[in-house]
Amino acid sequence: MELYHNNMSACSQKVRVVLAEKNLKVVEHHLNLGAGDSHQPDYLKLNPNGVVPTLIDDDQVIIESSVICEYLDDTHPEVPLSPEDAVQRAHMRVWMLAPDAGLHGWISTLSFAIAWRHQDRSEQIKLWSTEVKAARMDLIENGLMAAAVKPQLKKVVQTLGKMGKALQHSSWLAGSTYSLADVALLPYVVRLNDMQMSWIWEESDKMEAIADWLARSQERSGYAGIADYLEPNSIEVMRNFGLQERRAIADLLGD
Ligand SMILES: N[C@@H](CCC(=O)N[C@@H](CS)C(=O)NCC(=O)O)C(=O)O
Repeated sequence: MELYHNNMSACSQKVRVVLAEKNLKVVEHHLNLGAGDSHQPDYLKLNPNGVVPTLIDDDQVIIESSVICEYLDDTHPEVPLSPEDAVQRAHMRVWMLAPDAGLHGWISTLSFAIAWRHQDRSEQIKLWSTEVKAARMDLIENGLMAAAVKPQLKKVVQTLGKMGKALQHSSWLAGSTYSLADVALLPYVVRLNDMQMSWIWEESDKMEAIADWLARSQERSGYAGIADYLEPNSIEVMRNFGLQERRAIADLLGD
């Protein structure tokens, strides 16, 4: 198998967590998203959406991270990542919809408003559509004061609230076993944690179960799919500016 991916991309992290959980090795092709690698004509033939990840298995091209995760679980069931119970599987799939239903974009908004605006993105900006550019330039120029931040931050906290509620009743999001539901949410909680935002769940009795869930997820072998690829410079930027913005984030949530 071959995987086209990017070190810090949340969608790639999901797929790498599944690969690591199942101890599967792939030939890796790392794409520099900032340099436009995912928009090169040869890559667009594999993934017309110009995004990572893309998996190649026996000449078959599989795109969309959630679809890739289920494909890997179907083709390598020795280490199952889906509950046996049909109701729990249904719950798992609802959690798996969360990133594409908005969470991915909201976390991207926060990442730009807190951290990425302090990195040189001049090459990447040239690749953005007019619409994406307008939204991201607002984030780059105005940070947390950009119009999109407050409503999207609140949406993120709503999702954390749903996680906290589910985790009050079971060890993992879709029941008593670790599943693709946990894999789907993990990169986003890790990103918030890296931006020093864990106080949001740690200081809330409705969400505090997330702390234990995160710690248990990080102890699993699959976490190597995230930890082994973290870029120190990005981690430092997220940490430093996350700390600096903590009060402003609390103020936005308090309004
Ligand atoms: N729904 C897609 C989203 C993929 C996606 O947005 N990937 C991002 C990185 S996490 C990307 O490649 N962005 C590059 C770009 O938009 O130019 C999936 O889950 O695979």
